[in-house]
Amino acid sequence: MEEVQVNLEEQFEEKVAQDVRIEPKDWMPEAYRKTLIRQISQHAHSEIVGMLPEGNWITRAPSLKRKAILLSKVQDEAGHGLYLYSAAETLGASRDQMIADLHSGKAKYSSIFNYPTLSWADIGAIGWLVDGAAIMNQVPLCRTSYGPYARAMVRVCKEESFHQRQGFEIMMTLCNGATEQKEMAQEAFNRWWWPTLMMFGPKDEESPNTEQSMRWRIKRFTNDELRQRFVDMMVPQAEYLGLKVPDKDLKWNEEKNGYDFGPIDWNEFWNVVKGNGPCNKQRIQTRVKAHEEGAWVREAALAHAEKRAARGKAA
Ligand code: BYC
Repeated sequence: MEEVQVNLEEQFEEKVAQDVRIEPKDWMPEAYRKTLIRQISQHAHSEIVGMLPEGNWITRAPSLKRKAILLSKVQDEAGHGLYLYSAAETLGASRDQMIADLHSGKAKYSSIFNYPTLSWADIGAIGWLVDGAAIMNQVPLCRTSYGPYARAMVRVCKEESFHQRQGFEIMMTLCNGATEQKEMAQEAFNRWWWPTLMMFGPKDEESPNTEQSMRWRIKRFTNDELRQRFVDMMVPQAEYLGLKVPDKDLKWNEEKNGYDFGPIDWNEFWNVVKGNGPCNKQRIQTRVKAHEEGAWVREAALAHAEKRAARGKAA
């Protein structure tokens, strides 16, 4: 029995080492399954909660065109959440349990969505910065070792790159507009820059999951590696927009061929992750309310499916 287990484990390790995807029915270590359920369900929750700060601006978007674009972006996020919940289900997680864990505060979701959207420029800043960070983090996940997660990421990344362009375009319009519009863009940038850097997770020395997840090729880069790439990508974009990065320590480092940047406020990060950010309570309350109000839709869909199945049997 023990020998069989060793063989299975060896085969699994070999597949991972050779970049052969692990599929739902393949044998996998329990800890690998657990890590994936944790990461994929948190990712799904982030997409769904991420709809809220932006959804808040659908009725206030400055034109019909902007409204239509924002509406479809928010719908895309719902789609991402659904692919990801489905990917987690292939590992044996139950959708009801995942949702219950989100609503009870047991499950985490990205810290970034606990900040408020105070002006229209925030919608530009989120698209540009938050979706930019999402792409930086998620493009490598298209090569993650678990098949259904990797495949879901391909479409998600295509849509995210459209989202980022729409954010950049809003920022561009504001930065080329009146003085007040440019000030709005800078003010939103000042508020979103640091929380966006936190999205990549704690620094590597304080990230308990990175080492193992890198070994299993769930993660392909560490939190700090991706954060550095993000800073290096965004600084020239900010310069192009004529915006000032709100970091007095930001400086090009010739030797490392990247930017040095100032210290991140990790107390703020952990405080938000633990549920004490500016909007945590409001976000969960809104989700719970939407879920309760949607009960009749779930019941009706279930009754419809049962009716169809019964009709199919009778035929
Ligand atoms: N916020 O050991 P670590 C989006 C937690 S969706 C909250 O480094 P890991 C978008 C972490 O879970 C954005 N919690 O963990 C959507 C862990 O706690 P547990 C979401 C965070 O998993 C709509 C603990 O801290 N993206 O962009 O190796 C519209 C220690 O961390 C955060 C994903 O979910 C955080 N920022 O690495 C627009 C991508 N960071 O579980 C945009 C997939 C860390 O041990 N996920 N924690 O209790 C990942 O790539 C990885 O899970 C992370 C963290 C890099 C996020």
